[in-house]
Amino acid sequence: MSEDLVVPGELPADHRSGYVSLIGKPNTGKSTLLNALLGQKVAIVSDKPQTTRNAIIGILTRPEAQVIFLDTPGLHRPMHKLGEFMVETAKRALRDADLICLVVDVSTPPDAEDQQVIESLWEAGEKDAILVLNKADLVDAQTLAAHAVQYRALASFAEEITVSATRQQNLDRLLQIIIARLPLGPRYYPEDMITDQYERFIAAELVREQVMHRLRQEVPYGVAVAVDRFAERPDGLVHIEATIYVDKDSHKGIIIGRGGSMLKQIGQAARREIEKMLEAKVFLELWVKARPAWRKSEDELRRFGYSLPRE
Ligand SMILES: Nc1nc2c(ncn2[C@@H]2O[C@H](COP(=O)(O)OP(=O)(O)OP(=O)(O)O)[C@@H](O)[C@H]2O)c(=O)[nH]1
Ligand SMILES: [Mg+2]
Repeated sequence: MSEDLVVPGELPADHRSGYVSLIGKPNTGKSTLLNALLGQKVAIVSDKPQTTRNAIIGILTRPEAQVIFLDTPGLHRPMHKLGEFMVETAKRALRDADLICLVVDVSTPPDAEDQQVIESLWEAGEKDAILVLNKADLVDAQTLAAHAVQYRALASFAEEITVSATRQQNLDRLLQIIIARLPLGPRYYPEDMITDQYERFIAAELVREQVMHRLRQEVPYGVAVAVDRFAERPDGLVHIEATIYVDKDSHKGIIIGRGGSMLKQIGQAARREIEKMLEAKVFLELWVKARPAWRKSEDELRRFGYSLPRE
């Protein structure tokens, strides 16, 4: 831990810190919420379930507290080894958390998937959980109240709060509630550190995000992106080469599109996002390759960084 990076005298005696895991079924807005809380994009977002694949750390440092958020893949019934990795990643984040934020989509009533998430909560043992009723902007007050009753009945929550991650409503209040429930503790990370992810990884994710946005059905789920080259030139331009891997040969053409038009769109949009993150001009070159059935192979998953540290 990096406690020694902080001058002890700077922190108030009641300084709090800890790990807060954002947990929920796919697509409830966990990553949107993380980005909104941090005021910076560290996790990719899409309207399709199962967007997040790794645990993403987001660090929020305030004078009185340091909150280390863990955005996690949505809990679901895995269909292949990649899904198993995702679910295990979320379960470990549950286990390692000081506090849990169960993020639900309050615009719809709870379903079997939410129930499954609650079961995972129980498996993680006795932990404080805050019920975060997200997407409040999508429903009228009456429907919201009716759904809230049903979510509340799923488990016994330490606190409950209604928010809108996209409209940034009630997030300060959520943060207050979180901080009040964290244990006393030091800063674990330097105050200017927002995430522990490498820029190289985020760049790969930003390419995958555009694939998620632009392609339908099973194609985006079989996509993994690897950055092969990430080099800053003396004039400040960042040259990035990345490969988009698909898990069926027939998906290659779909990603490339007619006359290369789809790949061009993906590249342009991803480049803009990467430029925002790096605050630098970027030259992005994309390649497309097939790695049939990679989601089912332990070795292939490891190659793409989808492997858990040994315990
Ligand atoms: N209207 C509305 N939409 C939201 C809100 N929060 C998230 N969304 C949308 O919900 C969709 C899913 O958001 P994500 O943040 O990717 O959800 P997630 O829980 O991280 O999803 P997984 O990573 O797949 O588990 C996106 O289209 C978001 O724009 C909200 O407060 N209001
Ligand atoms: Mg997510």
